[in-house]
Amino acid sequence: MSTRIFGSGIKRREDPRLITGKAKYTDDIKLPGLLHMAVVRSPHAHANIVSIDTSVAEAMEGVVAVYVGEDITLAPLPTAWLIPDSNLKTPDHPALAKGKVRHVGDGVAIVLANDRYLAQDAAEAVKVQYEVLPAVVDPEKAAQDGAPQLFNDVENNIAFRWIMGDKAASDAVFDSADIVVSDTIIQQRLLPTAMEPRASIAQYNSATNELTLWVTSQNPHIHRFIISGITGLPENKVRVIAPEVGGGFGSKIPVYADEALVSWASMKLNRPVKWTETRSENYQVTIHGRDHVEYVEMAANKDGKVLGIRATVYAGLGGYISTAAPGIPTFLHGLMYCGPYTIDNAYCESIGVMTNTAPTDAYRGAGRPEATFLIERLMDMLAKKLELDPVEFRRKNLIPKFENHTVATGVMYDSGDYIPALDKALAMAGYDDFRKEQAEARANGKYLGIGVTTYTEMCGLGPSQVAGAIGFQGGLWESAIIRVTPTGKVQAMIGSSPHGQGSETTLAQIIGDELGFPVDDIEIVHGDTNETPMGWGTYGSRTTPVTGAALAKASRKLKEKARTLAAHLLEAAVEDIEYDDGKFSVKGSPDKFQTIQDVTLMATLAWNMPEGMDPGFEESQFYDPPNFVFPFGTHIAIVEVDAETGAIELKRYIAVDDVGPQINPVIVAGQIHGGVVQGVAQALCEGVIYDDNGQLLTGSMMDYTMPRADMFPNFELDETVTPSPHHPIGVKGVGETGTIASTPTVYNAVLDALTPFGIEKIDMPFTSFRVWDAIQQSNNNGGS
Ligand code: MCN
Repeated sequence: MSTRIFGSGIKRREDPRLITGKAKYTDDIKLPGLLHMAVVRSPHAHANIVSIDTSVAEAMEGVVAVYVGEDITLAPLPTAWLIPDSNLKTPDHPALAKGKVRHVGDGVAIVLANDRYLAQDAAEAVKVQYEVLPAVVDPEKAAQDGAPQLFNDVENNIAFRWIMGDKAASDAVFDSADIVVSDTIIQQRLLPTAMEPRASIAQYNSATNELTLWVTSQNPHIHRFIISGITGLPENKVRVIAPEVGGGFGSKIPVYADEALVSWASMKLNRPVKWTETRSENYQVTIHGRDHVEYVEMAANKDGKVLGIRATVYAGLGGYISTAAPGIPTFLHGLMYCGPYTIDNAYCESIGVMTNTAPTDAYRGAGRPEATFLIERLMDMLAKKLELDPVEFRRKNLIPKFENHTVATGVMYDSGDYIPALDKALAMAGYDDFRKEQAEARANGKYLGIGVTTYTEMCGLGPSQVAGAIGFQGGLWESAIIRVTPTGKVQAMIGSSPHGQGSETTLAQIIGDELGFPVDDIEIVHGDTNETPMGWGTYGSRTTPVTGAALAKASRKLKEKARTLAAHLLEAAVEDIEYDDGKFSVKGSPDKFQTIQDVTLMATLAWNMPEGMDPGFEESQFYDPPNFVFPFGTHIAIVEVDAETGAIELKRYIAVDDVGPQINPVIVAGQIHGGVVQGVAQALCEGVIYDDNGQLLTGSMMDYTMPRADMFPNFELDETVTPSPHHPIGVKGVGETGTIASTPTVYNAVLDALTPFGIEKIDMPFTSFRVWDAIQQSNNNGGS
């Protein structure tokens, strides 16, 4: 028997070019006659534009053109997730502001010049006179009467109000419950901070009316049809290429004004145009994540059975509604309110509110981390009130092992077996001994805490029918073409667009495993709309669940063709053909064989084919998944809080995740590491701060605290394996699990450590000052 390449932790083939600096990113592309674009950005969060004087900038040598909002003939940027039954407003989002700016960084003019620095200097020479208006940055305050209004036709700045569940039924559950706990949770804004900032280059060819756009995109095919819609060019005249993309974490899903503007300027001036954002621009105008003010409640009976969960969420959308923004605090959030628990009643009112801030959109986990956080917070609060151990309380309420189970939000989970993952994680953490250790430590003035999260999440976004029903203006299938060359080398063209996940390695492992070609002979081609079949993109941890399934199915079709051809060449019946380790042989005669390369060569030459078989060795496959996939697991954090300084040390982090079979355990571990770091960072250090005037105070890496390696212990990971019943190879997604589970895990651990002080709440992030201050304010700052 051959050793399977599926499940093997081979090294990421992407890494040599990435870590030696040889990879080519958008900004590395240089074209003859290139113009550079700089954007004149508003220093005010909310202001009327009184006048713009471009004369000085235009007169500068090397400046080719300066344009303001009124010059631009692009259609507004669209919102692509139109939440039904929510009274959704989608106010115009012009590529450059006209008459009014709505957040710091809003573009008011563009300068095109022969050199990047000159373009920037000229942008600074554009004189804009503003009439400054009062601003509002807090989503709850923005929704109140009398708050500054961003748009005349968006009353009280409320862009939508989405209701999930039945209010009367929820009231009945909460009114009759023995115990109700409630909290106000601030899900602070976060900056996605991909290592590569956004960039785009457009090259228009007036001879053919074709536009090529190189852009930092997670979904080039979506970029193509939106850019086509905005510019008016037919879709088949637009080619979008996402070269190497240095991370996105959701921030490279949307189509941004800058990308539309380089396209327009290139068409207008008939020269290639490039724009690359600075880190400050990245923080001002690239989407932010989270930004919820949540009023949350959970009800239980006195025996510890959870009866209901509900929340009112004010979700900050920013100054404009970004491409997928309305879907995040609604469907991707509320539908997960049951988590892994048997909760029979769930209700959510989510109010999308426009504020004078950068737009928000999908950031790693998108809606699901916020849901998991509030569930896990409330679970800990209820356990405390019921005087139950938080783990036993969770265990009591976990959904027993299942396949295809529908929860109260109406979502059908594909599969789950939660207890083994919980038990494994508890054993790894030594949970039973921890409380003793904690008590001893406390007696010595050391404050240890433990947080345990049991979670499930919804990823592998699809099927398309659901996308339609929930107002997503696109499909959620994927497609792939597997092509084998005469010399037996494989190219697999995919519509999705990996940008750091290692999928060039893992997707090759799927094909290698199914088809028997050596994995090094398999190339994954992605990121160019002219070279790849249609796909909806890489987000929602869907590439493996959806594209992976398309590749597995295409491989299986090719294997059957190869088997039939091999039988013909070996002069045997198809039923008698065995296939192992890349060789077809006749049962009982292992020495008589045809390799997969022999067979595919013959398919290409077509000299000797079975009757009726078409030549060539290529297959395409569209795949629309029947359901989402639902990975799950248990995460445990152990922390120590220094009561003198408020500093927190994350001492241990244990994660047992079930993502179905792991294609590549090393890559899965890497995804969990990165995800956990991002989630822990929300609990401990990250947070966007706007002042009341809408000025971004965390506008650089000097002010916005990114997590650093020295904050983390070695992660202790393990797995359980519960395949998805509807997926051809059973896999579930892993790209977001770490982020989803880790924030409440660390939050709950810190509050557990602070129990002796009677502290029940601190807003995230847990800066040393906040923790120290809470200890000072507590009734018991002696901590005994
Ligand atoms: N994988 C595996 N076995 C499984 C499941 C996944 O080996 N059972 C592997 C995959 O084949 C792939 C990786 O794990 O190499 C992640 O796969 P998947 O869960 O399908 O997620 P996607 O490829 O769709 O990536 C999107 C996901 C999301 S939504 C965000 S946000 C995120 C993330 O991936 N952004 C990232 N991880 C990131 N990693 C990097 N380096 N950069 C980002 O921007």
